[in-house]
Amino acid sequence: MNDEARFIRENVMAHNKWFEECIPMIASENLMSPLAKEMLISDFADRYAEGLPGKRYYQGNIYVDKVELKALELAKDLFKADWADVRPISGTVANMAVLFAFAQPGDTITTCALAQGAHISTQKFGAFGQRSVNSVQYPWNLEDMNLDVDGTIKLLKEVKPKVAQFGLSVFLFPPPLKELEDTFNEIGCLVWEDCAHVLGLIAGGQFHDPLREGVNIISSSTHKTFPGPNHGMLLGANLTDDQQKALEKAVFPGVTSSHHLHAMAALAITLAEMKVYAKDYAAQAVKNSQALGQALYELGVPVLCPDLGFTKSHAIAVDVAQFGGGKDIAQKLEDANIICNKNMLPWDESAVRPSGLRLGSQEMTRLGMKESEMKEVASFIARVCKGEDPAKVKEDVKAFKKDFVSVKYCFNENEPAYGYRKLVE
Ligand code: DSN
Repeated sequence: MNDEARFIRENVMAHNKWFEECIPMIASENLMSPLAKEMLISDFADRYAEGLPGKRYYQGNIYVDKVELKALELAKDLFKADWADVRPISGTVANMAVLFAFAQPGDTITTCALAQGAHISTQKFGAFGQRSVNSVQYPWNLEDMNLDVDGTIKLLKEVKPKVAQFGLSVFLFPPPLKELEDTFNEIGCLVWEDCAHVLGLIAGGQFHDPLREGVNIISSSTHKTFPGPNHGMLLGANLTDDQQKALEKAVFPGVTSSHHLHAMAALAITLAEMKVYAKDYAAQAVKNSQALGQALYELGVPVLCPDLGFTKSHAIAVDVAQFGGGKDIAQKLEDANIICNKNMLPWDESAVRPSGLRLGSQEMTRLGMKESEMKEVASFIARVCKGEDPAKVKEDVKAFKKDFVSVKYCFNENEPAYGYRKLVE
């Protein structure tokens, strides 16, 4: 090993050690299970597969095909979908595949605005804009942090989009799809939801059930509330054969070549685990975010939507303007070993100096934390917000975290969460 390689390894190991001592609260991250992580160092990582199982361009895919077919079967079963594709290598790549399949440059898609919590790929400067698709944004209700139903119906009737897109990265409450269903039918649009943030909740029967509420296509990453690898997935309901084929062609050769076979295998393992554990995990993640919201609120840290129980997902939105704003507080929390991100609130104009924080409960839930731990976490956050020295809070965070260093809601649940196990029989 030379000095450069040693430097890289040492920094990766230092990161692992640091995260072992941190409270992880980024709403878009999670911990893979030991079995899923094992797939990442298998020989699948070194191979290529192009096309669909049984119809590959490359030789050498006998076992890759078996694993991919199992992943497809598990995905369709878990999400009660008619169709699935596990080849998109990320959520944004899955979004690009939907655009390639169903939106020509110049077409208009309706979507949410960035300040409402939309994902960047849906915006002018993201994948939508770069595909030259016009995005028209739904009206929003600040009180319930959700779409304004009447305004959205009016907008859909005016714009008549080929595709109506939903889904958020600050996803506190489910979109009112049932109320919009008649309008979707009237204008004959495809309904697409980016479920990346809430996929693990949907797997466990929480939040909502998009494919039973009029959604035709779910695009998603597989590493947020769904605790799999950094990868992507598409799911479909009531799509025609031609629409399924258009999506498959858009995935390959449209937006992927090979599809990171090791990650696909890790996704397959996570799907198998979620079949067993999703219900308990998802229910606890929602209980935890609500308990965290309540505890912060009681400690004088404003959390959005107190009258609605703060959230129905894993995430809460916190207004820290009075304590210095999202940028300063997120940095101070990192200094205290609490990892989260600054976030725009709907009334903010600057994404760089927003007034909010987005906090997620899903990774803490995977580590085995419950409502009582949420009270402790809230008190660490409140201490930092109210000006206590982050270095002092950090010592308490490190002591607290010592009891939460293995992943739950998975097979082999007592193995260490930070680091990789060896692939052995
Ligand atoms: N960047 C992710 C998030 O934090 O929501 C989405 O891709």
